[in-house]
Amino acid sequence: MIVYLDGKYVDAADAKVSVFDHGLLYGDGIFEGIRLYEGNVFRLVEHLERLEYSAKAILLDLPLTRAQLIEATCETCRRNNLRDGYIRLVVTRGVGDLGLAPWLCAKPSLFIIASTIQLYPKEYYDNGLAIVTVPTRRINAAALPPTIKSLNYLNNILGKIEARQAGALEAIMLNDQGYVAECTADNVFIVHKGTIYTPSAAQGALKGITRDTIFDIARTLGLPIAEQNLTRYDVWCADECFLTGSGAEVIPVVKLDGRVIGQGKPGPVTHRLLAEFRQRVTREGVRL
Ligand code: PXG
Repeated sequence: MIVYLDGKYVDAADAKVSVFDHGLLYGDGIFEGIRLYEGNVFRLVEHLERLEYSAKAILLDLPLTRAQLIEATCETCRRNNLRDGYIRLVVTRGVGDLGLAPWLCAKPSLFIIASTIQLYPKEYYDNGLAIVTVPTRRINAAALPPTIKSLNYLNNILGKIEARQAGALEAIMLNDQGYVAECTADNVFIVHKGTIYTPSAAQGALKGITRDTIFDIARTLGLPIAEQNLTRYDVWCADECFLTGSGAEVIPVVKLDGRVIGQGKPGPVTHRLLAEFRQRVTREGVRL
């Protein structure tokens, strides 16, 4: 496997960062998880725009321009002869000393890994997931905006561990107000009486690229869609529920906290959105 690392394409065995890198010491960095479908980097420009916003928010100067990032991302895929897969683009604060001071870090480090991804097994797309609400709350936006896709994922990881302890593959995380924020690595949507609802970023959701795609699809299909504060109760009593993410795509949820959602099987709106999403993954984006 070939990895892009700070301007060079190196063998995976040589793709190493320093133990003094603040991405490792403090989680001081940002990333994107991007999908490649049949040689199409899905919504690459939107991912890079989010990366640029994340960089701005943490006062990090990206070492490459938008055009250079596109080229480096595509070239990493090409060098690995990859047509389908998962791209992890990471920018760290770089090497510094043992103090926090990011201004003492000489230069940011940027690496791109193009590989494969472990997907949810097909049965979950056919039958839906049973998930739980976990005790760990989503981090307060006043402490660290969840809109920044940072290397600080401990909050989500605690949620993921609690999901696993409860025997679930994903979990709903509430914000400190008790409203649904998102899942540990996915955005959450419900369908109620014909309208699609999802929490706003202000409630603690990442502005997911897949989430944005769902808004576009809903508008194209003429399905009403809105951002809305949601409680656990709203999800329990929804007609349908589904999660979105670059990894999960659009995956139905049929149970939350032991309550059966709707008919207990993936609903018609979820089916339509997933079908349309699968049409778009090879059409929207940047071709290698
Ligand atoms: N919320 C969080 C906290 C995430 O980490 C999403 C929502 C969905 O955003 P996108 O832009 O992907 O629609 C994410 C993204 C994986 C995996 O391996 C997870 C993500 C992305 C890619 C792969 O589970 N999370």
